[in-house]
Order: sequence, then C-alpha cells, then structure tokens
Amino acid sequence: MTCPVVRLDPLVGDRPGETRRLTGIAPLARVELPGEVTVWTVTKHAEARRLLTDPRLVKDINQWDLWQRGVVTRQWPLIGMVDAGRSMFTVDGAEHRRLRAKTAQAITARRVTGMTPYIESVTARLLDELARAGSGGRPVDLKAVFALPLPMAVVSELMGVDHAEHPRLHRLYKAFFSMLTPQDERLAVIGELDEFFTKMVADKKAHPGDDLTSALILADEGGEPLTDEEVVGNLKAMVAAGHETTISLITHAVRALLNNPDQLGLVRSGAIPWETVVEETLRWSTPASHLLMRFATEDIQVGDTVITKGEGLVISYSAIGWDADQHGPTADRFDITRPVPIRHISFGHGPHICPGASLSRLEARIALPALFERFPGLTLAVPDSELRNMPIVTQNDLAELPVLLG
Ligand code: STR
Repeated sequence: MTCPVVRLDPLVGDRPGETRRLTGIAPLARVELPGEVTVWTVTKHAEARRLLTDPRLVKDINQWDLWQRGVVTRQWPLIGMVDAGRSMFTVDGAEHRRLRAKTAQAITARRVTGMTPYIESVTARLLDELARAGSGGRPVDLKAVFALPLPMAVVSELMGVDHAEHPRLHRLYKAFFSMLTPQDERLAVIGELDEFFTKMVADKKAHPGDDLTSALILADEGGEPLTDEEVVGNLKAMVAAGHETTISLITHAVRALLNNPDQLGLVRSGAIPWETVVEETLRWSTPASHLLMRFATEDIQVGDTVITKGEGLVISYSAIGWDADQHGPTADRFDITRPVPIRHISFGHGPHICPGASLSRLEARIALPALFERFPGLTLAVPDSELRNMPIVTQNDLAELPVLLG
C-alpha cells in the first residue's frame, strides 16, 4: 500500500502546523525524519496505548532493517537519540525491569516529596538571579536564567553530578539537541558526554556518595548488580531526560499563561489549581514531540496498515496530545477550564513510562507559582510569533523565552 510521507522539518519552523497535519493522518502516518530516514509514527491516543504495551515492539536498534542493511549508520544526525548505549531506555522485558527497578523506586511520588526543600531553595536563588538579569526593564531569557538551570540542578542533586560542571553540560547538550551541529562535532560531543559519565561512575565507585548513581553501583541483596556500562547508560538517560523535558514544561507553561491572561487570572485567584496548568501544558505542548524509536520484531497489523518486521515506529506525542477523539474538538487549544479531567499520555505508557514524572511535576508546581508570585507583571518581550523552537524535531522546546519582568 502506498501512503503519503510527511517530511518533518529538521529545524521545526512550524510545530503547530506539523502537529495539525499529523493529527489528520491516523492512526499511523509515514514520516521522513532528518537525514531521509522514513519510519512509521502513531498519531492517536488509543492506538499509541495499545502499541506501547505490545511486546512485539522493542527498543533494540539491531532489530531495525535500515540499521542491519547499513542504510542508517553512526553518520545519521539522530543516531544519538536511538543508539544511546545500554540502559533502561534501550532494552525491554526482564532485562528492562532489572535495569529500571532501582531508579524507578528512588523517584516514586512519595520519595520525591523529600526533594521539596531543595527545589524551593534553588527556585528562590534563581528568581533572585532573574531579578538581577532583568532589572531596569531589560529583557531577559527566562529559559537560560530560570527554566534550564532548575531541572539541571535537581537532576544533578539526585544523581550526584558535580554542580560546577553545569556550564559544560549545557554546552554539550545544546550541541547534542541541535540539527545545526555538524555530525562529526555531534559524535565528538557524544564521546565527551560518555567520557564524562564514565569517569563519574568510576569516581563514585571509589568514593560513594548519598546519590542515586552510587546506589545504582551497589548490588541489591541477592540481586545481580548493574554493570558499569549499565550504570553509565542509566545515568546518561536520567541527566538528559531529567533536564531537557522539564525545561520544556516550565517554558511552555509560562508562555501559554502569558498568552492567555484570563486563564492566568483564574490560576492566580486560586479558582484553578497549578496542577491543572501543569497537566494541560503537558498535553497541549508535550515536551517529547516525537519519541524515537521502537522496532517491530514481527509484522504488526494496525487497522488496514501493517508495520512490517524490522520497521521503525516513532511515538508522536505532539499529535497524540491533540487527538480530538481523546480530548474533544478543542484539543488544539490551551484551555485549563476544560470541564473534563485531562487524561494525557505525555509521560508515555507501558513499561517505559517516564520514571521521573513525579519529580518533573513537583518541579513545575514549585517553580511556576513562585515565578508568578515574584513577578506579577511578567510579559513576553517579543511577539509570540517570533519565538523559535530548538532546531531538533524530537524535542518541543523553545530556543529562548525573552521576557520582561514588569
Ligand atoms: C539522550 C542521549 C543520551 O545520552 C541518553 C538518552 C536516553 C534518554 C533519552 C535521551 C537520550 C533523549 C531525550 C529523551 C530521553 C528519555 C526521555 C527524553 C528521549 C537519547 C524525552 O525527550 C522524552
């Protein structure tokens, strides 16, 4: 069967347009990723839930026909999103449970509550820095000064990353999450991140601390310890996922509220809880626009289409969040006054569901009210139409968010 192929703009010039286009092709669309790699994507909430619990879809890149045939190689610009080393992000089944268990337990809802004082103190310090940077009516980049350093500090505290390394990590991840980075440079960045985290695991082995990386190194009673490679893989996954996605959540919530002053008023007055802002932002402007990737180990029938054994499947959470069958006819609008509870799957579904969901929600629920309380006159410093996405198709994150503190 032939099927039109939607070419995803590598630099994400028009995310809403792209999302609208994809919601019109359902439940599966054929998409061309940067680098002329064509794969399937699922665009519907209900179908995504089914596929995300289907054991015939796996994360192992060796199952990908394009990889087996050498069509996709390490030269592919998005290779770092898929071939990311052995970790809970890249394996399935019993091995996945073994790799994920300790991390998931460490960041359950009950446990992360203990991080509240830390998150509050970092938030307060960053708000002071924001006030300094934006004093005298100067525009200030809310992403660089507030939305980015907060999640980076929190995930570093959790994993035991040295806070002095933040500038270096920011530089490396900025290059990693950009299609404008030449491939040889990106591979060098990936190499430097690997080296950094490998050294960190060796240091923690010699001098364990009170952090999750040290806990991952230690064997459980009776359990099989993770290998060094697995600890490094999990650590890399946690640091990347733990900051990049929460930045998006915070910046997009701020942007949406500043563009909808009536809704902001309802939250400020207490008529609508901050929780609702967080959930509506996750649904309407999901941090992971397209999640790479799963591979079919058998032919999988979806409606009248077949995902053939060896083909790749992306989960298009941006389209899924705008699925009118799930969220109603106004799904493409940010609206915290929706009469029904928001039931999104922006944290995923099934065995790989985001283990950090509670932590990111907690960060946003602390950061957002604190920001608007401190700066009640906050406004965008440029028209919304001038805001640009980061130049990478997989992440729904602004390059910057210039504001005036008021
Ligand atoms: C980035 C590179 C790396 O070293 C490890 C990982 C594994 C986890 C991935 C991360 C990646 C990219 C961003 C992801 C994250 C899991 C959740 C996050 C995909 C490939 C999202 O954007 C939802």
